[in-house]
Amino acid sequence: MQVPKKHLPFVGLLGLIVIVAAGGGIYYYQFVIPHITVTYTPVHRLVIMTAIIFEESGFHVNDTAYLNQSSLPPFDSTNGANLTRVEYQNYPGNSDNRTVEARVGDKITFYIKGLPTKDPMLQDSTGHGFEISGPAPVTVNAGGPEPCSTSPPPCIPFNTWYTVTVTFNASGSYRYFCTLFCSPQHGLMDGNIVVT
Ligand SMILES: [Cu+2]
Repeated sequence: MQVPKKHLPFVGLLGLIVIVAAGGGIYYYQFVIPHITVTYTPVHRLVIMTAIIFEESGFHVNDTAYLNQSSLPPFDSTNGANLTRVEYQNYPGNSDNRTVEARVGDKITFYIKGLPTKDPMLQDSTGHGFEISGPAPVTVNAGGPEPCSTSPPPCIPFNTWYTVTVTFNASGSYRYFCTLFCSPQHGLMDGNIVVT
């Protein structure tokens, strides 16, 4: 003869909690999320950085700013961007001085100065290259080319500035990196761009 199984009252209670949670979840997705209208006006960011071989620190972001005007700052490859009389506002960049943050729709103008290595024994090129890879292609708006220099001559020769302006069309984790074999640890010369 079989004894009818009994369960403890808390099992029923647990079931109730699951039902309420599921129902709440459905309500949340069906009603709560569409009620929130996300309005984000894309911004134009300026990211000013240096590029030296990885052994001597690799890419290093020195300044980050919002460009508050529609035209780009004057630029030449000897002096870089001229921000005199340009409307911009600095903002703190990522504390690792390598990761760049942005939001979908933002433009980023990169200004990158190629620096020669301090130890000539480590130097395998006459400059650096630049490329961005990620979950979606970026739109190149100005400057470049991007990607550049998969073989010599470098697009960022030592002691000169390179610039490119790109738009990020999709969120995700991007990577920027040097495309020229510049030192034994060239493969590590990169940084992240986090687009949310
Ligand atoms: Cu390199």
